[in-house]
Amino acid sequence: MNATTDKIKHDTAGGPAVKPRRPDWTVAQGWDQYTTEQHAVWRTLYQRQTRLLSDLACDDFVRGMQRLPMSEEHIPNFEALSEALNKATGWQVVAVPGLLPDDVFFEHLANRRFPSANFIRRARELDYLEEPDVFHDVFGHVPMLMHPVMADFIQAYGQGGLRALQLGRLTELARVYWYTVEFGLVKQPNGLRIYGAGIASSYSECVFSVQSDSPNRIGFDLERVMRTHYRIDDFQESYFVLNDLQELLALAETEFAPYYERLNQGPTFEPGEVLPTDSISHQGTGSYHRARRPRDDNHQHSRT
Ligand code: HBI
Ligand code: FE
Repeated sequence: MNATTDKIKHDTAGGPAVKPRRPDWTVAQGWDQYTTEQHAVWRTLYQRQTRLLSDLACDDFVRGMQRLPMSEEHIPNFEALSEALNKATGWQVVAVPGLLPDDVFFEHLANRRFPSANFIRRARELDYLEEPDVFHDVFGHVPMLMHPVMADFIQAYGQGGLRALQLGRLTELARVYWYTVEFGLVKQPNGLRIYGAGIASSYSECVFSVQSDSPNRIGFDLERVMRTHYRIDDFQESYFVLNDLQELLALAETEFAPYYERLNQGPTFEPGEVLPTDSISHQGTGSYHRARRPRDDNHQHSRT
C-alpha cells in the first residue's frame, strides 16, 4: 500500500479561503458544470469504495446508500439527494465551497442541513485530500444521515457546537464528533463495522481501521473520548467502538455542561494511549505508527 493516506484534515486553521456571497456560505452546486473527467473521478472512487464497504461498513450504511439516488454514474445531484433524505429523516444537502467557519457549520447542522463541498478532488490526487470534497461529504456522510438516530445525533452536535463555541469548549466536543461521526466503528453480530465518514470515504483507512493489528479498538466512553487527542494527519491510533448505533441516541440527549465541568480537571490522553479502565476490543500493536515516527522525534504526534 502507498505511504500516502487519504486522510482529510477537517481543519479550519488558517481560515477558509473563500469569501462567502451569502451569509450561510451556500452556493449553487453547479451540477451541469461538472466535466466528464470529474464524473469519472467520482466513478473510480465510488466503485472502489462500494466494493470494500459491502463487507466493512455497517448494515445501516449500506442500506442508506442503496436508498439514495447515488450511483457510480455521476456525481450526485444535491437536489435529488435532498428529496430522498428529506423524506427519510428531514435532512437536506446544501452546496458550499469547502470548509466553513465553525459557527456557520454548526448553524447548518442544527437545522438539518448538511453542507457538502461541491468540488471533487483531481484524478492524480485520489488518495490525498487537503480538505473534504464532495466524495467525502456525500459518499461518506449522507448514507448515515438516512438513519434516524444519526440524523438526530448530528443535529444535536450542531446545537451543542453552538453552545460549545460560546463556552470555549469546542476542542472537547469536536473529539466526540471525530471519534463517532468521522471515525466511528460499531459492533455487529458479524464483527466490527465502519459507520464513520472519514473512514468510509478512505480506501486505505477502511482496511486499516477494521483489519489491521496496529490500532486500538476501544469501547466508546464519552468522558474518555472527550479527553483524547486525535490525529488529523494520518490513520487513527485508536478507534472507539459503539455496541449499537442506538448509543448515539443517548449521546444526542446528553447535557454536556457537567462533562465540561469535570474536564476542567484530570488528564488528557494521547491518541494511542490505552488505559486500565478501557474496555478493549483489540489492543493494538502500534506497529504502523511506530514505523512512521521519525526516530529522533519519538514523542511528537500531530494531534489536536
Ligand atoms: N466545514 N464544510 C465543513 N465541513 C466540516 O466537516 C467542518 C466544517 N467546519 C468546521 C468543522 N468541520 C469542524 O472543525 C467542527 O466539527 C469542529
Ligand atoms: Fe466529514
